[in-house]
Amino acid sequence: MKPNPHTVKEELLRAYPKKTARKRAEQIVVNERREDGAVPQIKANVRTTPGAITQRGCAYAGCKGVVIGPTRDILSITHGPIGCGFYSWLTRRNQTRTEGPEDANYMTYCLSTDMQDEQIVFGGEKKLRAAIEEAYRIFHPKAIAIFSTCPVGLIGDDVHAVARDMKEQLGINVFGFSCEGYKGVSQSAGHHIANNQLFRHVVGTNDTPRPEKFKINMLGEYNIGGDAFVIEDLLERCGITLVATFSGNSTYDQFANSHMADLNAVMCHRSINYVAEMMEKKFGIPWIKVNFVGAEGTAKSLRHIAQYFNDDELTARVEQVISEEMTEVLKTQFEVRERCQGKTAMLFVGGSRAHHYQTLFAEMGMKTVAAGYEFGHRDDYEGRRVLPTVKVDADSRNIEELHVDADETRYRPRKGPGELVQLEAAGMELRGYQGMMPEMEEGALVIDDLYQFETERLLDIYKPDIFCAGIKEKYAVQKAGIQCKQLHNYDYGGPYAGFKGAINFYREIDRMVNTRILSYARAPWETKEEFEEEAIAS
Ligand code: CFM
Repeated sequence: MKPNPHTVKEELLRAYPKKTARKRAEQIVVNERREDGAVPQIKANVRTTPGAITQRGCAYAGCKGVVIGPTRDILSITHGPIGCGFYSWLTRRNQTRTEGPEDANYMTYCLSTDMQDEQIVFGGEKKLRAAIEEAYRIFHPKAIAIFSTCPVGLIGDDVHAVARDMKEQLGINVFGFSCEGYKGVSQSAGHHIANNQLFRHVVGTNDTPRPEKFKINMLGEYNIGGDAFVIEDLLERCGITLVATFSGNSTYDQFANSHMADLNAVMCHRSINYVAEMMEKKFGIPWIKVNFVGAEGTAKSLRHIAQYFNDDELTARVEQVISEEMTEVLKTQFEVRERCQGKTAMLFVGGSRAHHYQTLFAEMGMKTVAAGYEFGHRDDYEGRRVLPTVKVDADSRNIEELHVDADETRYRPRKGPGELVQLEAAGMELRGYQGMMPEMEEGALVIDDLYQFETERLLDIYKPDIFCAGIKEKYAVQKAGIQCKQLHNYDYGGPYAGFKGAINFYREIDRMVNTRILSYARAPWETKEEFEEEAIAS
């Protein structure tokens, strides 16, 4: 029988003290549209209740790990004790491919200032300077980025002053990030901090014009499991030039020159919408939301890009590529649907994938019964239309908001006001994101910042065929006898983007939800007698 989501919500809340229950009640929402079609309001981007086991990470992870980390030739130095650097080393499966063997690729290195007691007591700037000098001597990079861990903020090291000095001394770009782990309520703060510094120190520093006709940037695509490679190939076949990707498979020079593009296509709205907004204000580049997860989303995104450039030849090429790819996609969809139709999924991950991957499941005939973000904001759930009503609390106010004006010489609106109106009239949404909830089923549960206790109750009540989360949740889910797909790093699988990725995903999920392996595995306490006998015998 289908669980009643309202009863489930009540049951989850019943376990909490009054104050916690009140707060959680606003973060656990049944997706029921109002008469005017609007989705319910959800509370998001607020502190996790102390004591609860959250899925969230920290600002350092969002800045160093997520946004800057995938760029292969910016040399990253973690200023802090060694642990933060070591545990953020190559764990995200953001792949990269140099043009030739002689090109710089620093992604396999793990550089840290390895702060000790002495630096915590007397300050770490001297050691940071020495680390930058040493790194420069060894690698001669184009740019060095310094990432602050928690103690840096606590003892007051000025990484920005050090960066300024070293920039002058070495003659390369050196910039720092005040992305101490405790900033904000989740890694989302780190995204914003990364966006600000990228924009301030790198974007727009190389004015070399680009001769190509259809030039875009991909924003918020991080090449997990090779996703960006698939998208790069698609764009190339369509005749669309990719100036820069923020930041999967990217280079420093791409960012520096990215203001030469004529459109920003935003994949992950949460992590990079700030750069999109700032580039439009400063340089006049419009942005649209795209989604290259799912065959339908991929086709739609390519069509929107073509529509933006309004060129018959481009449109024809895009249609050609879509039709070439769709034959195999539809064949596989048909095959897996037979076995997957009606099966259920839950997705609790990040700030965009809990939305994007629902479309892949839908293409397989599967239903998403519950979903939520770890650190999404209200706009990621309800759409950007709610932005003017979002309350800015103390935690968000602590994150710098850059003031950006149109560049005096380089601001160039890519489309006239008439053209923009025309595009919107033709169904294209400029600088818009509808969010996750309007695309979810009526009656689905939406839970922000899912707590571990709730995970276990949901598994028990719904017994979904598959639960999508990350490495921290994975084994608890599997121990409950339920399949877990990691949607952060793809469990060593992927790519899942584009048409080829969709086929990979269909096959992988089909295999997982139709295997009987977990039904053969029994926990010792389920077979009490055998277990006791064995214990006595040993
Ligand atoms: Fe954007 Fe991401 Fe995500 Fe994200 Fe992430 Fe990630 Fe993610 Mo893990 S940038 S919000 S901070 S799509 S690392 S590639 S999978 S939580 S849903």
